[in-house]
Amino acid sequence: MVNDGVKEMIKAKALAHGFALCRISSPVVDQKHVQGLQHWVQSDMQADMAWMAEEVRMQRRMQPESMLQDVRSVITVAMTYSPPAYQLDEANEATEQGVISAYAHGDDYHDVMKKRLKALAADLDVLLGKHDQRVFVDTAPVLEHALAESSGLGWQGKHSLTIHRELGSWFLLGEIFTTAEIDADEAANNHCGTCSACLDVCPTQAIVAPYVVDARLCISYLTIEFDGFIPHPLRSLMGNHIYGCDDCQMVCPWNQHAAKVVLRLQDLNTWCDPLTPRGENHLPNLASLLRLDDDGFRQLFRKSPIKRTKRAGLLRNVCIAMGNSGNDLFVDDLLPALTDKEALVRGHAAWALGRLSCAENHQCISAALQHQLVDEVDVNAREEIILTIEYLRSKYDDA
Ligand code: B12
Ligand code: SF4
Ligand code: SF4
Repeated sequence: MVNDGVKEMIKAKALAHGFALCRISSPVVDQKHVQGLQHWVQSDMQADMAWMAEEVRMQRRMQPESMLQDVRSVITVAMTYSPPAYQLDEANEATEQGVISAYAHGDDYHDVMKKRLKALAADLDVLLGKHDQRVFVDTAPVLEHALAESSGLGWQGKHSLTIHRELGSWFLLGEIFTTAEIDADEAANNHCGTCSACLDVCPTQAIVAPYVVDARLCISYLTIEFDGFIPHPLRSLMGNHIYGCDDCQMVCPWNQHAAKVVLRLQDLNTWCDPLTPRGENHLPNLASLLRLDDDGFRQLFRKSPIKRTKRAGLLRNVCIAMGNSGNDLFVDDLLPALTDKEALVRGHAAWALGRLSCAENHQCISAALQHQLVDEVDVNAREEIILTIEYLRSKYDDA
């Protein structure tokens, strides 16, 4: 068993490598999490994220010891990122702009975190002697919240994210599994109390019960992970979110004070640089994004997590945000998008045009839709165009 002095040295090394928090647990998740995961998957809340429901991966999540032979301890770390530099009301009212979730304002954290974890693991080889170890960030079948909670790093809030008393939830998680036996830290207590602010604010009511997020409804899933045509009833609830969503975190009382603490920490340490927000992702202009071609998209988001949606996914989200803006000046931007090379963009542009139609522009929109319908070969885009034409017909009597 590793003694307390060495344990403190591990934590000091973690801080030196750019992690704000570091705690240790045994490789076990408790029954509450096992049952929570099973219920979630049985209810199909993983949506199209099939890897979340695969039996082998389910077993691995429930039994962390299956991830590394003879694993004895899990070192969980947190890497902070800058909280949104705007209030929720301000973001909602910025209808000409899109909102990108704060973790995605800088470089892709997966790359940054992995490098730092590997550097920390190399230090552990020296500190603890040679042991088997594996590093994990996000994509592995690991129940990161459950391990974070049992290590005392933070508790799982009702929005399902891990919260620390001082840093709130503005951080990302990573782990080192090791065969070294390190004394576990004390588990965290839950401090949500009677609060329900996150459940109340969620635009799509995706937090279907405390601690349970139905991904099928979550804007983060819809805008980042889902690559298809977004269900109609959800589009109008998505506001101007174009990549991820922070609403449930922005209202959390534990994040009000945390924003200042995180920013102060980052001022003190230059190691936060790679995740530092880039100006262009701060409430970007929707019209400029809709004009991006493949090269422009690649260049702008080369190092950013936003590349995950590909151009088609991001522009689909931009069309929805425009449709929700109530700003009919966007009609001029959306009309050319009806002939975009991506069916996903063409279809959502048609929907957005319907939403922005008014007495002055409906004839022009109807004519453009009719014209596009002649050439449209994609079955989903066709359906969107037909639906919008019918909508305009019923609303304005358009021929
Ligand atoms: C799949 C996934 C998603 C999905 C599904 C979200 C979800 N809640 O499951 C989608 C795409 C929607 C998503 C969105 C986001 N994600 Co995500 N996501 C993950 C991922 C890969 C797996 C999560 C998982 O296992 N889900 C399965 C379900 C069953 O787990 P669960 O929701 O935690 O449910 C548990 C509770 O219900 C618990 N439980 C049951 N009963 C009870 C009772 C009590 C009292 C308690 C406390 C718990 C409890 O049991 C369940 C199992 O543990 C993790 C990384 C990882 N490997 O863990 C990142 C992760 C959770 N995501 C992260 C982030 C940042 C986000 C977003 C904030 C991104 C954004 N800004 O848009 C949003 C937040 C949305 C939200 N409110 O959850 C971070 C969270 C960091 C933090 N501070 O907590 C993680 C840890 C990635 C990382 N490595 O940092 N995500
Ligand atoms: S991320 Fe947004 S949509 Fe998802 S649960 Fe939180 S508030 Fe709801
Ligand atoms: S908003 Fe309230 S209920 Fe939701 S996670 Fe924060 S403290 Fe818990």
